[in-house]
Amino acid sequence: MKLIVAIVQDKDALRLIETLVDRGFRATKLATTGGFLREGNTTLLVGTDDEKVDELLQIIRTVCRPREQLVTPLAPTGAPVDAYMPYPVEVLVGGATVFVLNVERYERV
Ligand code: 2BA
Repeated sequence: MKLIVAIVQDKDALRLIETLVDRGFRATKLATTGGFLREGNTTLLVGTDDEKVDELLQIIRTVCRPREQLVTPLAPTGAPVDAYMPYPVEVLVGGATVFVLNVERYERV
């Protein structure tokens, strides 16, 4: 059993969840915020059997698209405002950041 933690862009989240449910996966959606951009993203928790992990990763690859985003980073918390000169930077976000974790025990009670 594995727990897949997948951080995806909000734009891909709905279609990803729909596809996962259609394919028989169970998923939990969390509203999260990226530490760098400090913008909303979506984290999915998906518990599944070891042999279904590759199928799950393939679905994520198919649905989640990398996108370029032009952002003006916020000043770091606590930094003096006059010492911080914000300028836009272009970053490539996604398709998805995925962690695959071993599950010691899984129960539905
Ligand atoms: P953010 O932290 O908001 O990062 C958004 C994008 O900004 C990243 O896309 C990456 O292209 C860039 N970026 C992030 N940190 C950077 C840094 N220190 N210097 C330069 N560029 C940086 P992704 O790599 O696709 O990540 C998308 C989101 O996935 C991240 O949003 C974060 O919420 C999550 N994430 C990515 N790597 C992670 C990790 N190792 N641990 C936990 N969460 C992670």
